[in-house]
Amino acid sequence: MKTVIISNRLPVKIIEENGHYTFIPSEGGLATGLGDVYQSGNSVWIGWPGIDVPEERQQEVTDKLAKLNLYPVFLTQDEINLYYEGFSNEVLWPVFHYLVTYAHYEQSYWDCYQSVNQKFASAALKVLHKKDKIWIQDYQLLLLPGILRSELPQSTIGFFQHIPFPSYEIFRLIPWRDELLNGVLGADLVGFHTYDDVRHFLSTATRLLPVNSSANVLNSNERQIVVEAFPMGIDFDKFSGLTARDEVQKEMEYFRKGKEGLKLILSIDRLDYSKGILERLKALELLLQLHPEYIGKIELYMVVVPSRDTVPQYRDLKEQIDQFVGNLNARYRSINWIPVNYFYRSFPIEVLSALYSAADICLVTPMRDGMNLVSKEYVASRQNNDGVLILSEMAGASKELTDAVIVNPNNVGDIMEAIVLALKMPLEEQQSRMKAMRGIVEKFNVKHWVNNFILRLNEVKDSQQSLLTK
Ligand code: GDG
Repeated sequence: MKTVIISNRLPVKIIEENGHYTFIPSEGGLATGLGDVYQSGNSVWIGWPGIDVPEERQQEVTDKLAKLNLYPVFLTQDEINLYYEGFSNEVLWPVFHYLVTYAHYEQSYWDCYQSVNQKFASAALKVLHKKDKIWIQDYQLLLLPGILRSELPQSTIGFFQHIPFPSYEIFRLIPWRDELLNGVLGADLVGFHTYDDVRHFLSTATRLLPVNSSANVLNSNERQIVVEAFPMGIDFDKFSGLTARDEVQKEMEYFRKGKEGLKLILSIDRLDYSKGILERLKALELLLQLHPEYIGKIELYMVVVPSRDTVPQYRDLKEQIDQFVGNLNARYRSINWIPVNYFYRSFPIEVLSALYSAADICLVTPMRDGMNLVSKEYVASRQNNDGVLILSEMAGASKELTDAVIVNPNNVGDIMEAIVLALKMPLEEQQSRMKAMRGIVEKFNVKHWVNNFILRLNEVKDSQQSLLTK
């Protein structure tokens, strides 16, 4: 019996040189956590390799990926446009993050979402045996549990959603709401980051479909579906250990050079309207207006990682950020000081680690976030237990990191006050808060998350089978 992981993207970095493809296993959190699972025995990870591969070269790519226990689903450019950028990122992403006016309910997006989920199912059925354990990841594949259930009724299927699940009033706006829910209900175990997501899912399912719930179990057509919270963790040892590495120390000295006495504030996100980047900048502006004593004393390092920049709302957001930073810097900068060091790019993990280590404050203020791993990575990187995390109450992480300074991300004044509090926080208080958070991030790490989900999936299946034999 093997375990089959299925996600939209395969965990690989692709290098294309002179027409040759090289695939390097990704070091992302999910890939690290699931490494032991898909790389063991004849287990496999199924997903899109991340590039448009011409038909005549698909066999070559399949063979190369097989060496890494990966199995590709090839998508055309049209499918990427309609299923991924269209339905996933212009319907599900905004609605699930409560930004309903950003959603485009295009029939062509929905048609393609269905056919691509079907395509993933066909790929999976080529490698699946009826006794295998299947773990499907995230909102791009909501229909897949249902399709696989109808093909392999006895299979063991887990589904985990990495982004929030909205309340019933929001979810029911989607024209294809019943089909999406029915898709997810093909799973035996459905997981979310927080108990609030679980509650929303249970109430949405019972209001829209002929299913009833008792506690966290949904009963539908003689099948039971267990819905539970599994807060995802990070690779604590990796982030904690990185800070001692020579190259990280060098990078850190480089950041700190000439900035003695300055307090550094860090912000790291993908470019996304759910991350509250503009509100964060407004809070900094307010701080410089109301507390001019901090002019020349603090600097914001703001990393915005390019993402989905073909979608109009993301392009608009990028322009707004560019303008805001430009104005703020022009208004407040001096010859040798600038309030915002803005980077629109990604960095190697060593630079990220140096930034986490160098920052006195980490400002994480999403409008909505399933979990938010940046907040946990900052905590793991604080070897000396100093530093202050300012965290949005709308991030799943705020349910665990209760020793952070918690803010409402819509309240710019609240964020500003949190920054002032953090700037003034005595070292002892920083250390007691950080120590408590490090304990949590270390214990509930990504391996714990993976083991917990798989253990629970086994339990759920076993109890279903014992019910059938009674
Ligand atoms: C989704 C959900 C949920 C960022 N900049 C660089 C870089 N990163 C890495 C971070 C972190 C990851 O990207 C971002 O993870 P988040 O959790 O913060 O956000 P999403 O990408 O939106 O993830 C989220 C997550 O899924 C997991 O379930 O927490 O709520 O939206 O790991 O370190 N990595 C490198 N260079 C960068 O410049 N190497």
